[in-house]
Parts: sequence; C-alpha cells; structure tokens
Amino acid sequence: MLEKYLDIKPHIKEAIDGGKPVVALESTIISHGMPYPQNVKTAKKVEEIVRENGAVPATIAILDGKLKVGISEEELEYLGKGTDILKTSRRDLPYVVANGLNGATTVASTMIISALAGIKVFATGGIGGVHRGATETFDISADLQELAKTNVAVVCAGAKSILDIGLTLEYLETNGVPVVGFGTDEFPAFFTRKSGFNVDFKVENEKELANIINAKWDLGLNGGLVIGNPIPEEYQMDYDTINNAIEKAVKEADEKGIGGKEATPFLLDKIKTVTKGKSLESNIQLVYNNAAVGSKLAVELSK
Ligand code: PSU
Ligand code: MN
Repeated sequence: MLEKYLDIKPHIKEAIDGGKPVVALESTIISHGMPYPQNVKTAKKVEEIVRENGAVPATIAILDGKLKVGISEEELEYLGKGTDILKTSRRDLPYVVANGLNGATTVASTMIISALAGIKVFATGGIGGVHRGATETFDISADLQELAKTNVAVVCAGAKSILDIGLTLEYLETNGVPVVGFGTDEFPAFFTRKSGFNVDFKVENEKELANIINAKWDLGLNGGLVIGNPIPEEYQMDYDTINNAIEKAVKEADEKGIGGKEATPFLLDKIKTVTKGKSLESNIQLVYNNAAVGSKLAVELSK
C-alpha cells in the first residue's frame, strides 16, 4: 500500500533496514526558505556534512505526487528553481499527492514522511511556531502539532523572533514536547544564540541526547523532541540589527495583509533584504551546524 506513495532511494532503504544512521532533511528551506542558487549549494553541502559525520542524508520532497526520500541532483536543482513547487504541510499533503504535484516539505510533512520511512532524526534550520499576534490571527504552525504526535527528533537552531518564542515554548509544553538545549540553558533564537527564554533541559553531547530520546520512545511517549542547537558564535548576528530587521519585516507583512502559509517565506525574504544578505549567510551556517549534530545523534541512536 505505502509503496504506491513512498519512493525511498535504495541505498537509504538499505541503511534504514540495517539500522544504520540516517538523517532526514527538509525541502521547504530549499524552495521557499532561500534564494537560488544558494539554496541548491547549501542543500548539497548539508548532505556532504551528514556523510562526513557518519550518517546517510535523506532529503525529502514530493515530486509528481510521490513522497521522495532521497532525491537526485536534477531533482534538487528543480526544487531550487521550479516555480510550481507548493509549500506542503500536513493539510496540503493529500492534495499534492492525489494530483501528482510537486511539493516542498515543511518540518511537519518532513516528519510525517520520515516516520513513514522509519527515519528518527531530522535536521533543519528553524521550526515554525506560534506567530506574533497569534491571539488575533490564530497563526500557529502545524509543525507544533506534528511535534506533539510524530516520533522524530528535530535538530534546529531554535525559533526566529518572527515568532512569539515564549508562546511557542508554552504550546510545546502543553503538548508534551521536550525542548532540549544542546550545550545551552537558553533556547536559541535562530540568528542569535540568545532568546531570553530557557530550555527545559540541557545536554552536553549527542550521547546524553540519545538517552533521553530512547527513554521517551521506550516509554511509549509518542511525539517528537525539539533540540535547540545554537548558531556558532562566529556566525551569529548582532542582536539589535536582526531584531530591527524582524520588526520591519513583521510590520510590512501586517500592512500588506500577508498571512497563512505565505507568512514565513515573506518574512525570511524581507529580513534578508533588510540585512543586505547577512541573514542568509547566518542561516546557511546554522543549518550546517545542525546537520553535524543531527548526524552524530543518529550515529548514537543506531548503537
Ligand atoms: N524557518 C526558517 N526557514 C524555513 C522555515 C522555517 O528559517 O524555510 C519553513 C520550515 O519548513 C517550517 C515552515 O516547517 O517554514 C513553517 O511554515 P508555517 O509557519 O507556514 O507552518
Ligand atoms: Mn502559519
């Protein structure tokens, strides 16, 4: 049944079946999170970093309605350039599949497809969350509900302050999602190491992290975990510069009435323009950093 929908590259299937470390990677970051050609270059380098750290990379996307686990270079190029690639979260998935369309997967849908394929670790940039002003707009990313129920550990650089970080953490707590700081007491804010909010638990290494994840799933506590891995010191942005850029972007989105699934891509692009591209460089570096930690975590989990 699943074979009708799911297309796992043979070498990835073999690794999964053999209990080898595999790391899932998302594609919304490629198609809607970064401009071409940096997006394609970054995605390739991320796969390389995963390999260097002893795991098998599995970039996930939907092509011609097939749930792809692992993509070719041409397919990656297409995801980076194509104009018909739908940002596909949980609610969009049935439509994209049923109609044979192309979709870039968000954190939520990448988790769904990872779980279907049997992949436990997923590395990305940042998760979606509760948007600022959500008390009015109800804009809460489906990523958070997915984390509540799907068994995949997500390594990220925290949540951007285009979101309401405090409310995002409250929402995760309500849904029983552990938020773990990788070498930090503070939940990172994507472009910066600090956010002003604490994580629930701090770990010092991948081994400690693997122990928590194993305990969670051994106990039947379904759902994911958020691992907040701060951007390396040398690549973080100046706190005031980035927050001013975010304020501007959020204000412009408000004025233009941009909401729903367009909100995150719009804000990312604006922030890049306001920071004259500096935010993009930080974004790229933090993804590399998450890919390395995710890979070492996958190696620990496979032991
Ligand atoms: N944050 C980023 N870059 C991204 C995203 C988030 O820095 O590309 C993407 C992820 O795929 C995430 C999605 O799952 O945006 C969240 O979108 P929404 O808020 O519409 O659920
Ligand atoms: Mn939303």
